Amino acid sequence: MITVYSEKHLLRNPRTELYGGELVAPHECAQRAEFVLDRVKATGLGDIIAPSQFGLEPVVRVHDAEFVEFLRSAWTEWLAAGNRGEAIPDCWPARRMAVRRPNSITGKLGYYAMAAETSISAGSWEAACASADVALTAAARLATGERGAFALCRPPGHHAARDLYGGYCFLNNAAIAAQYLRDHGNERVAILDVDFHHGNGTQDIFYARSDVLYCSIHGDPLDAFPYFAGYADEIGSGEGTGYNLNLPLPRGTDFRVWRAALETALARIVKFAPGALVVSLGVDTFENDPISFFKLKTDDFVRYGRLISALGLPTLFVLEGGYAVAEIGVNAVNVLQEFA
Ligand code: B3N
Ligand code: ZN
Repeated sequence: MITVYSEKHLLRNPRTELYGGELVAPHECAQRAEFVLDRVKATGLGDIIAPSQFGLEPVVRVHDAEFVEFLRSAWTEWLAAGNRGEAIPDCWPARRMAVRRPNSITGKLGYYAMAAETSISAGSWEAACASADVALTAAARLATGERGAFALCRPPGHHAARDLYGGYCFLNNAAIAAQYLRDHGNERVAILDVDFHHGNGTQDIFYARSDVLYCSIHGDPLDAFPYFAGYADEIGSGEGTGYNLNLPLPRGTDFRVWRAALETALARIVKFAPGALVVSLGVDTFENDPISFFKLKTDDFVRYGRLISALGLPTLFVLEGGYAVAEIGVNAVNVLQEFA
């Protein structure tokens, strides 16, 4: 199975993450991708290739063009405004306020950010573009007939909505890839999101569409980020009604319970009969993940990889979260084993 990797992820190297009223060292750090890459090499999963450059055209198929321009220029504008730290929003369009895009960079950060933990720093935009190219390059391999491909994306993407960033995400790699697969021969594409967190961005992008099914298994948003999306009654809108499946699960969920939810999601995907499957592969469901509350064990990742493989669909795996850095490589590659 091919892995697509870009060392440009190293350009995303923020010093800060807002957590618990402090600026702490970011959980979403460069070591994560390097540990996954090391494991891909150690297990002989398959060839590792660099991404091709696709430009912004496939990106603006799912993202708002002005949002993309904001991401491109945010760091320069932040510095030009005389700021010395990393770019963090401090004011939002809350209930009953005007949801209009201000001119000032501080106002724009509040307009486009869904949360405040994701500091924008030098190189973040370049790394986000490279991450999208990683996903697109892997998607292109599926489009030319390969059964499986692994996009070793960093930064991750599934919280990035049409015009929102946050949750460590800027561009939605999985959504960009799913749209690419739609545009290259597949009438229907399914997205299975197995990250611990609900992929509010992916849901947002495809919410009113019946040609892209979104299924997510995640920590109950009553208790887990992103808090304001991921509830079971979010089922899609208009033509997309019935094409969004949220399976929130409680604190302490182990593999027995998680697997039952996976089987529900897989049954929905089989009924949908997609031409291709995109898996948002976050391994923060791991029992020792520092920011999550599920209890999956290392061997469970092999087990669920087998169940996904049994669908027999062309499958693109897109790396999302996972913060138990020492184990992220083993857990992620365990899911891919059955495809190798
Ligand atoms: O949820 C958190 C968070 C929770 C617990 C933490 N501890 C105990 C150190 C730290 C942080 N922060 C909000 C931002 C979470 C972004 C999640 C990104 C992700 O993996 N998405 O799939
Ligand atoms: Zn996550």
